[in-house]
Amino acid sequence: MSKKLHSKACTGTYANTSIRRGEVPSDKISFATPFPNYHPVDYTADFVKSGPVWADPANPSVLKFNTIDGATDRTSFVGYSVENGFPQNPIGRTGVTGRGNLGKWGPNHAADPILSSWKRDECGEKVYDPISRRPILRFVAIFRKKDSEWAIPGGMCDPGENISQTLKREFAEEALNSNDYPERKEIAENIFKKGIKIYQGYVDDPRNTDNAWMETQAYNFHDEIGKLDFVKLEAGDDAAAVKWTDISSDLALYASHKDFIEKVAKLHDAHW
Ligand code: RP5
Repeated sequence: MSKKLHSKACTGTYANTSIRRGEVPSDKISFATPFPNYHPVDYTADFVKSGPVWADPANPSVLKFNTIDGATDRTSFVGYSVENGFPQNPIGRTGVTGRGNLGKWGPNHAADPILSSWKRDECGEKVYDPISRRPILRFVAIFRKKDSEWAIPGGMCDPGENISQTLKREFAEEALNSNDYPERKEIAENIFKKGIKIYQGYVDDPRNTDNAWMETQAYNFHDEIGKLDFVKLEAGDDAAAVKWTDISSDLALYASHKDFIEKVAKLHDAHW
């Protein structure tokens, strides 16, 4: 795993807090590299400790790791070990132990739906970038309220939910505001019929800790003929805004989302 894919998870302050992560030099990220001066901060948010339904118990010894544990999937796309009873981040040190803002010990599984279509002019013709001479692709992005960052409208898998259900539910909640307009779930059902898996694995998420981290499956649903350009987007749930966003290497997105979008651009031979 390159530094690039494990960088937001081990630098600066911990997500949405003023808690400084213990220092992790780039050559000491791997747990296999000895680092006797490692001093991680132990942090689990109060809202996680208070025991909401989506969170694990404080003591991980009652959990079954690396398997499907009841309704919770504790398997990993990258594999992980359990050290002294605590699951260990498969990529390496983050400067924080505990669960931080995450509910599950070990992998916290998510799904990322990437809806794409071509940028078109008033005549319906594809728009090309003047320098790369490639057509410009767009995707539906949401603005994450808590993080103040643009992102793919992804979200956590609910216990027992399959990936296809999570992809549709999250897009409907965040990009169509289906919480207020439940009938819009039907739109997501129709959009997300045939997708291409773009990525599965670890996410460089600012909430990751040494003992809890994000993993995702990102799927691309591409609308070649622009039939979805007129779907009414409306931000809901954790999203403050939603919009079709031109894809280019200038994008700044939450967690590893820019990497996923780059894969989509390359897949369609679009401008990047
Ligand atoms: C990221 O966090 C994933 O890629 C996914 O987009 C997101 C899920 O977390 P929530 O949106 O539910 O907070 O790591």
